[in-house]
Amino acid sequence: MKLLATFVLLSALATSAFAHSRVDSTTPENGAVLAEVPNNISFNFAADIRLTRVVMTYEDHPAARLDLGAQTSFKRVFTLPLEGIGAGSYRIEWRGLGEDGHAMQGDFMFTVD
Ligand SMILES: [Cu+2]
Repeated sequence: MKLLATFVLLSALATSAFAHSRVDSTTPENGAVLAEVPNNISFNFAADIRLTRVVMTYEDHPAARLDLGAQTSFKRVFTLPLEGIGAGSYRIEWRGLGEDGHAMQGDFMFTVD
């Protein structure tokens, strides 16, 4: 119970301090284990953001930049095509700008069995 309360408090602090930098959810979810490589990844941000760079790292391959296409304006939901390589672990790292001009960044991982 005490742990839960601490977690809730920390979450509330994180939300107020970094409201502009929060990813509500990604597809796949962080830590997901999938049977097949997805054709797309998507980001669902808590507030509008302009993505500037998204990079995929597969296993120990060099990082590859994903094509943002025409998705260059401020919005909350982005879907990017992914060229998967095969079974293994994928890390997606993103950078962007919040509407207040702050630089934002984050990452998530998933595994293909
Ligand atoms: Cu900010």
